[in-house]
Amino acid sequence: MKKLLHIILSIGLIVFLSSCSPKDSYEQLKKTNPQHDIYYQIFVRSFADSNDDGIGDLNGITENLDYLSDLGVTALWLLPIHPSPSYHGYDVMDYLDIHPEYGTMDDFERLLDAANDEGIKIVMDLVINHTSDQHPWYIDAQSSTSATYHDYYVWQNGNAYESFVGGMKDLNFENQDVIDEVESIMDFYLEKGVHGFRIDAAKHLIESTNPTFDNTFLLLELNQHIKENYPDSFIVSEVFEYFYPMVADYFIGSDSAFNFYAAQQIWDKVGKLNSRYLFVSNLHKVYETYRDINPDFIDSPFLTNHDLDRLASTPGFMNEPEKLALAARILLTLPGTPFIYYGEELGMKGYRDYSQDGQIIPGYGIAYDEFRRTPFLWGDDSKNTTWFPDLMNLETPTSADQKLDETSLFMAYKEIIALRKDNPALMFGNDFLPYGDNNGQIQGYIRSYQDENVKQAVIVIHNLSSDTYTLDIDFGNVIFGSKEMEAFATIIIEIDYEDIEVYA
Ligand SMILES: [Ca+2]
Ligand SMILES: [Ca+2]
Repeated sequence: MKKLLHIILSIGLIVFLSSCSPKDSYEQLKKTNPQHDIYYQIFVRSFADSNDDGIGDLNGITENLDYLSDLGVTALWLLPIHPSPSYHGYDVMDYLDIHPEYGTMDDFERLLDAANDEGIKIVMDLVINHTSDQHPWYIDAQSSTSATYHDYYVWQNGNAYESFVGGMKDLNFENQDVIDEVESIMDFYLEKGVHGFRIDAAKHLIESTNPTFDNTFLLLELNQHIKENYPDSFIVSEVFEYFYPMVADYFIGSDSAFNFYAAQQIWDKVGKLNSRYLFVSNLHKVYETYRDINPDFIDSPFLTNHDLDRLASTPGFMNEPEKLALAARILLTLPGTPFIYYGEELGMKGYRDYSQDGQIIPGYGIAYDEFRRTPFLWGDDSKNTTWFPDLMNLETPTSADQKLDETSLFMAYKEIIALRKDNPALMFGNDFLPYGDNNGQIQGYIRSYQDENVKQAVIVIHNLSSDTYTLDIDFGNVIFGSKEMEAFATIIIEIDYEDIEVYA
């Protein structure tokens, strides 16, 4: 009888332990870590066209959420969707309306609902450093120094200040009315179900002698405002800055900030293979700097974005499919909320030629950053956008092609995204320790996660070389890759949480 009881208890214990296995816990852990997501950055104009006018639109995203679910992303960052005189939308004419080429507010609400049904959140671009010179506030403001909205803008010698040239007029955040306007815009969209905001041009917000201090405390004020009613909401700041100590201060007011330094490290160490032995220790330094400012920092790593050349057009990555896949595996195994720029999962090409002051494109006009923002390659004329004639991706395999090819970059992205979601150390962990046996060829790091119910540790090791490498280890459980590492391969090994210090 005693033996039977022992067996029953043992089975019970096994069932209990397996029910707590890290791999089963994604949905549960997601609830306790609501800000941890895998983002996909969409330029709406280029993503998917629903009504055959050649311009991407909100319904195009709604109709193609299955593509994003299949890829495995859990959140979207939409570039500006408001009325604007420019093709890119970073000069807003009305924050409370939708660009007519992109659809209507009803379309946006339908997208939010449909995305919510798929478990996909939406973060909006909040462009508040400046408005368009066609915004009604500015039209009034410039009419007279005594106009109602005159103090909404920053004036220098009678002219409205522009951080960025081209009719983008800087808002005046010394004026509490402007802060109140921004807070009501944020409330408007949070009420509709938006998860949060990407703060455009965060380091330009306030013109002062100590802008970093002033900007981060402005962001803190905005963030505290939205957290009152939406405690899980998310603010990620764009501090376009490779000098990471300056970015670190923004973790006071923001939940997250883009890691331009880490992107640069990937271009340099993985692309150009420069000083590879420093790769992981450099990343570790950034995370420790951020941790000092805010122990709960959430990093936002990325490989490229709409302001940068695409990775497949970056030196060291051109015609190097193994390196593009390695960069994806690095991005998706770093702490925080990785951001994937649309089309990177296909290896789309695109770069701005700075040797020319704009290029004349027949049938379009003069183009600058458009080359980095070209139509997504569906391989399906019913979805493809055609607003810009893209000559750089005539040979790039489309998403339709790549879904059928097990060796495609799309499949590599899909595989590592799924692995991240299956492993709390990768998806939710914030710890990052250099692997103890790093050298000039292999660079690894230990990622871990612990709460009351779950703990997990993994070692991620990348071969930053075109030579094979045999990893001489006899510990842990290989959950990805192989100890016989091919050129630019990755191996991920699960270890006992208690052994982290042994391998650090
Ligand atoms: Ca359209
Ligand atoms: Ca400003």
